[in-house]
Amino acid sequence: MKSGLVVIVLFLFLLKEHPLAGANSIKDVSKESIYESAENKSNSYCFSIFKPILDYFVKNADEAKAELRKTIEDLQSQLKNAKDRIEVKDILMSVKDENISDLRNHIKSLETTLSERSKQLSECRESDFPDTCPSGGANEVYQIKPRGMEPFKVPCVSSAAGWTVIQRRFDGSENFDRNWTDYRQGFGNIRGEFFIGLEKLHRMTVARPHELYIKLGKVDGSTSYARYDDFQIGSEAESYELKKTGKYSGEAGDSIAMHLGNKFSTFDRDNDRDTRHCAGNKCGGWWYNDCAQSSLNGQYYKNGQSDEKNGINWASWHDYTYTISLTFAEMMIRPKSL
Ligand SMILES: [Ca+2]
Repeated sequence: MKSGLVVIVLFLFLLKEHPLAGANSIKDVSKESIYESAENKSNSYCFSIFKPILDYFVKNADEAKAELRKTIEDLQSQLKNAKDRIEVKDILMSVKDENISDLRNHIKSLETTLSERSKQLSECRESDFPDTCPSGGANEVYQIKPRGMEPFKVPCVSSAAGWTVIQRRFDGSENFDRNWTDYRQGFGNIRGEFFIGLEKLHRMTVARPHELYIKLGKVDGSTSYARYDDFQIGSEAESYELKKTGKYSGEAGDSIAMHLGNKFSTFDRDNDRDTRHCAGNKCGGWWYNDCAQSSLNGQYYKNGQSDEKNGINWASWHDYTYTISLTFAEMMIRPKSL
């Protein structure tokens, strides 16, 4: 027992004197410093006894440091790998977004192309229709497709070189005292009395220069005509203004010159230049000025007399006598190139 106590006391004494005893951590102690300290005590007999124990502690400290270094290296390696993977993922996401955007643009482009091709196909199918009344054929109703318009049916005077009838009066069966919407869209029976509609007139005469031919008839059976070589109607935004008539020729006299540059008026749309409402009182729609020398949409009088002076007039042909009402009127147009 005594010898055991002595060994323990010596051991504690050596620990107190050893460099490890004052170190805060393994990091503070180097192997060299331990042996340097030991050499200083080389003369100590006790040191030689406990050297193996010191070697054991030093060896364990080295191994712990090596293990820590390895752990740090492993963690650094894992961190680098994780960063690399995040970077690759970001690149892939970026590429994916670009691809989706490209695909969407491609789909849009394909849809536009498809729409254009469908339209072209539709127009090819409709190309069987002439773009104006044919020349040299029978006088009857044809389906035509003027440039930039949907096909529609019109009466054609084809025996006289492709005139399209746009207005016709001959028996009073149709009411021409109509509102703005009716005049814009057209009304009546294309095989009887009718008006083609201002919107069609505008689009046809703007797409190509047109001539205008007007046939007139009185109750006594006499006929006449007036012809204009450049007829054009403005848009609805311009109130379907009579924009052009061109040069007059014919036998009935020029009763439309004073209407040139005037807007169209109906009983519900007073666009004339007079304090009165020229299109009122059953006069029908027309390009009234203050008010009219011609009025081919006026009230129809089968006896050719209009005491109210609101009948069908072409004043230059009946001596500006407005009590005379024509019993026949037909307006026709055709492209100037024909
Ligand atoms: Ca007025």
